[in-house]
Amino acid sequence: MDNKSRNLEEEFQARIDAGENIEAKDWMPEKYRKTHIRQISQHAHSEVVGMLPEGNWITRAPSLRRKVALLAKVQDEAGHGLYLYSAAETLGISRDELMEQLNSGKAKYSSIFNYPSLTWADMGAIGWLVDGAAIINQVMLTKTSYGPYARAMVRICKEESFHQRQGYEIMLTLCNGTEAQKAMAQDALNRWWWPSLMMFGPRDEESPHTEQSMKWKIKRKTNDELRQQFIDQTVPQADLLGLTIPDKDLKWNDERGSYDFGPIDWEEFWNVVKGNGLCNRKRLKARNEAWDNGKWVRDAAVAYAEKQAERKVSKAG
Ligand code: FAQ
Repeated sequence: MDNKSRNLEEEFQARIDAGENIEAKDWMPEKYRKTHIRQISQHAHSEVVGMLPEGNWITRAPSLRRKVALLAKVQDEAGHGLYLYSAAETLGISRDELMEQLNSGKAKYSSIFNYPSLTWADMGAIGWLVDGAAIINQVMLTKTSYGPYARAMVRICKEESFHQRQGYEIMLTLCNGTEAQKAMAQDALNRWWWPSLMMFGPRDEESPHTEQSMKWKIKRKTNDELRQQFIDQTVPQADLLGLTIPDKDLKWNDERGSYDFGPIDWEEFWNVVKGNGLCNRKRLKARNEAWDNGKWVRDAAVAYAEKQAERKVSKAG
């Protein structure tokens, strides 16, 4: 590295250490830019693919009220995808490139969305657990060092907290219902608990990106810290529902002031991340079909923009 680049890097790190936000036009190390494109686009893809397990239940929601809330939630997720794709574009990658990476299977998205949504109670469990986990991760990201990402996260977090509450309220209703309804809620918790813990990513010692991302304040907390925070917050919520967390090793540890928990099946996690989960193929197929079926909308939008530009030119002339 020559002296000029070394100075730039030192100045950059000093700005981060001083708590300044980095903006799109500021100088940044290439690796900082690439890390953000990776993380923000994975996040955007997760929001968009994350619409699918819930989309599966919109037509079968048990009442109009439930249907309206679920529709609004799924629409919010599309919106989150859009803010995040826009934030990624500020780093010099196009929307088309991002979509190509998702549709071809090159890009990652959150492992959690490769699990099937089998019953209505899964809508409760997804809101309560998956959005609950997402909020813990995303509140941290409102303080991330890249300005456009941090600002997108502020709005996203507000909406996520509504999502979490609508999920918890579904669980509460089921748990106060018939025995069969409560059993359905327990079954959903059993299936979504461990995948929700996996959402936070690999253990710190197996996470290649954490150290550098902490230094650049992209991450403010490690994967394990956030996972523990989620467990400590969620166990009392399960108690309130009268449900049992499916972990026989779960136990309050007075000394640590936290819950101890059982081993996570990391083989299952990596298997899903590598594309071999229950729904990976189905999810990619759905995204590719949506892309192909949406071509006429993209073409019409481009044609309209061209027409408007032509009109402007002829008026100016
Ligand atoms: N799934 O070194 P680390 C939501 C990959 S939004 C798949 O720890 P990093 C809202 C990781 O990419 C949910 N892959 O990586 C909603 C890396 O691979 P790479 C999404 C995972 O980036 C709710 C490798 O493992 N949220 O749910 C996963 O420092 C309901 C090594 O990992 C975000 O994306 C995983 N779970 O930390 C929507 C938040 N975990 O890229 C609909 C932003 C790790 O080298 C319905 N992202 N990997 O090939 C982050 O905070 C971070 O990227 C982490 C991972 C924490 C996810």
